[in-house]
Amino acid sequence: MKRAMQFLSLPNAAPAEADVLILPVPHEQTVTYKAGTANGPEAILAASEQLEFFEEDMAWCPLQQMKLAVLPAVEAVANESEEVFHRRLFETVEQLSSDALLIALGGEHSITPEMLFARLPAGGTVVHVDAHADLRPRYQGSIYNHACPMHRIRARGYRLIQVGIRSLHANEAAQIESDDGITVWFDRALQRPGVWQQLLEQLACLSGPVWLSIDMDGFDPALIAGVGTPQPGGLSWHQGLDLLQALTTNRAVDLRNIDIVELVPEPSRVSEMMAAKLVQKCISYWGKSQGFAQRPAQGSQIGADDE
Ligand SMILES: [Mn+2]
Repeated sequence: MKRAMQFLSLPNAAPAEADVLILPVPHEQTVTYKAGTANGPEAILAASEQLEFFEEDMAWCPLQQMKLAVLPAVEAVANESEEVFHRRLFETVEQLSSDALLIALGGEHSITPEMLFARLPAGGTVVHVDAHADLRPRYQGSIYNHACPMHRIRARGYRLIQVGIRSLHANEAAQIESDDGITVWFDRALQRPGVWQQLLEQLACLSGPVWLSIDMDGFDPALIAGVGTPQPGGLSWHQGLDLLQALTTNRAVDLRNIDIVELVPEPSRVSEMMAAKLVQKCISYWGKSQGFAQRPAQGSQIGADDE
C-alpha cells in the first residue's frame, strides 16, 4: 500500500478539523498532447518536502497556526465511465467541510466543474487562469474532455473571468464576444503596460464566492515546461502571485476553493516545485487574510522538526 500523501512532509490533520484540505485528483482520460498529468499531485506533494515552513511574502509560518490534511486521492477505477467518475468526484467533494480552504490538485482540467457544482451550488465567479479558453461544448466526442470545463461551468450560469488566454477556436472567440457573463483578459493585451493593473482592479471589485482555477499552462512555459499543452507567452510567477493576492486581500470575496491542474512532472522538477510553492502561497495568503496569524499555535507544524 502506498504511504499517505503529505504536504511539507507534515502529518495530516483529521479532515473535519483541518483549515486546509488538499485533494489529489490524478485524473487523466482525455489528454490530447503531452501525457503525465496523472502523476501531477504526487509530484507536487513530493516537491513540497523541499519548501521551507516560513513563507516570506506574508512573513509567517502558516502551518504553525493552521491545520492541513491531504485527503485520499479521487482516482478513476478500472472500466469506470467518465460520467460515473465525475459523479463520484462530485459526491466526494460535496461532503467536505465548507469552512476549509480546498486546494484540488490535478490531473486534467476536466475535474473542475463537478467540484465547483458541489462546493458553490448557489453560483459565483470563476477566475480562470489558462492559455486556453476551454469553452468547447464537446471535444473528441466527450463533454468531459479537458477542452470543455468552462463551457460546462458557464452553462450553469457561473460568471467567468479568464486570464492569460492565447489559444482558442473561432467559435469560442464568438461566444466570448457575445456573452456578457465572460470577461477575457487575452495574454497579448495583458502584457502591455497598464492592462495588468486593470485586471487587478477588476479583481479588487469582485464580491461573493469565487473559485480560482489555475491551469498551469496559463504561466509562461519558459518557467514551467511541465504542462500538457504548452503555449508561448503567458503569466510570470509574480503576476500569478499578484492575482492571488488581489483575491485574498479583497474582503468582499469568499475564496475558499482553488484548483491547480494540468501539471506534468518533468526531469528538471522545476515545474512541480513551482506548483508546490504556489500551493504554499495559496495557504499563506488565504490564511493571513482569514486572521489565522492571530490564533494560537496549534497547527500541523507543531511538533515537527524544523531544522
Ligand atoms: Mn489549458
